[in-house]
Amino acid sequence: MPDATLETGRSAPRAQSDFDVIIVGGGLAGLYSIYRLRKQGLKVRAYEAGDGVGGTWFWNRYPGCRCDVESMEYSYSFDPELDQEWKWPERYGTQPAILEYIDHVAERHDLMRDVQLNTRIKTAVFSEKTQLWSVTTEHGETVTAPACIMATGNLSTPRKPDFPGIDDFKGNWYHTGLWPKEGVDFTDLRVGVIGTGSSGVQSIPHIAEQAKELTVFQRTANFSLPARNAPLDPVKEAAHKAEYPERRKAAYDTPFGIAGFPPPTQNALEATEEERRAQYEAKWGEGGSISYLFSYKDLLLDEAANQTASDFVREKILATVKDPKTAELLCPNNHPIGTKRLILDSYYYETFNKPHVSLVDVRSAPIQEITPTGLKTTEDEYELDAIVFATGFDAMTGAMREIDIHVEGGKTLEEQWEDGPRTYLGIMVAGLPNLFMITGPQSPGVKSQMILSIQWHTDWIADCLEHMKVTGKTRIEATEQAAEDWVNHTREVADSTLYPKANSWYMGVNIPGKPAVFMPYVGGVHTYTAKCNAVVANGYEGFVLSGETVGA
Ligand code: N01
Repeated sequence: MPDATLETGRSAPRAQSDFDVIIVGGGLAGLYSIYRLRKQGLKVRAYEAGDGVGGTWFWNRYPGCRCDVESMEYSYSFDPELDQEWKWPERYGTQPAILEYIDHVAERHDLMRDVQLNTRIKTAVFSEKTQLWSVTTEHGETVTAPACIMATGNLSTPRKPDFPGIDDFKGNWYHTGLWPKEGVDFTDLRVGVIGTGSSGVQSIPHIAEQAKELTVFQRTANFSLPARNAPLDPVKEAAHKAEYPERRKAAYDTPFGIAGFPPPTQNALEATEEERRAQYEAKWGEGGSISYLFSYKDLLLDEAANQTASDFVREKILATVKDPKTAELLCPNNHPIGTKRLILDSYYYETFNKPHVSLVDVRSAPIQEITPTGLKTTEDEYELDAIVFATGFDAMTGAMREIDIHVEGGKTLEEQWEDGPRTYLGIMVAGLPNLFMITGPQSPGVKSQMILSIQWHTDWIADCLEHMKVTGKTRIEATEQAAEDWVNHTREVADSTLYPKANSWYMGVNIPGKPAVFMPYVGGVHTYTAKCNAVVANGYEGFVLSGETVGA
């Protein structure tokens, strides 16, 4: 392929380094990076803050934590033998089952020898003089490499509660995203759960099983569909395994990176009311969010179409929850279905029929403070022995913004992203040479089967590094123009959908002070991967490659 955009100018020859690539994070992305880069002979080291690998699946140990993508899809595809050998117990994997799988992959491929656990990265600084990234840990250790991969995750910075009084609370409090390894026993306790996103909705039925009293503090009602989880059907499992290679390949040609869901062909309002009802009913019975959103072509594009799908779920909630006031409060009313992450639950709405479970609306009466014995809203006071914050994450940019990333003498990444993230393809940031992101903002990551996107990005980065080696380049960076165009394109794509109509973590608005910018690329995995392939075919269009090999 021609290197149409390669710069002929030279940067300084590179100094010796500790590693070829430093990887920040030991989750699914960090682990696959080790595997992939090692295969091409690179010396790598991954740094992981936790005392084990697994990232999101390491930290989110709250009761009921389960993936909303089916087990047979939600796994790596690089080891076809493992695909055949591994036995997933249920349709949707629990957190322990997924962590067991990740630990197994790490062991099977001997990945742990390149992971340094218990090590949070504080700074990553690029020197124009040495052409190296110097990465410093919280313990003060500094290592160098010409390239750095941020495998820092999208939902890895739990949003710490900022309510006044929390330090004086006499009971224990927990965040779903930082759940104690040893678990929590809520038996005989009066428990309060704040937050009704996926984490709240998944944990509430489980906490209700143990707690003496459970009070759920809801600011925004969310749409949730029944997961219809069950032990994995052996016939379906065998059929899936027989087609694994084809399905894995086909997944890249789908919007969400998951094969097996034929795209809809009709708009919602082209169907009669009866047909629509039958369609939604069938999908409701089937379980799964993609299936439901794939009922019609325009559910995420047209408000009137979306209304039909939203109304159907609201009717189900009203029919399930016996207390009319609670049922009404649980009905989402401020965003179209699917514009916030559509939740899959197991008996969430039914939980509110239990006599010891109650729902409090903290939109009309916000939480004011945590008291020593519970919490106070602007209207009432609640006595609690334990509080669970299911209050979400500083999503997509939080983990990277926490690290001081900059080129010597230049602006930090946090400063560069003051008005929202700016990336090229969600892979690189203009002005930060040789610093790659896996499923960064403005990529489809969180709107896809994450592991597929993780592998796609890692493979893309690995191929890019190989290309640089073969062509004698040492430095790659995205151009300002390419980033500008990509950010604009991402926004235009989002604006052509209903997504920006919700105050979601996709928009960053759950974090006070974070700019309201829609962050994921929602044009679909199939469109995105085609774009990335075209960029490569056009000689890494939008990137500048330069430099010379050491000693050249
Ligand atoms: O976080 P969230 P999450 N007072 O941000 C509320 C993935 N995930 O951890 O909507 C009162 O969705 C907040 O209210 P509001 C999945 O992608 C996947 O639940 O801001 N309430 C909201 O209800 C998911 O989308 C899985 O008005 C406050 C909640 O806290 C993403 O992670 C499982 C508040 C936060 O919901 C995040 O989910 C779990 C306040 N001051 C997570 N501040 C699966 O695979 C916040 N809230 C299934």
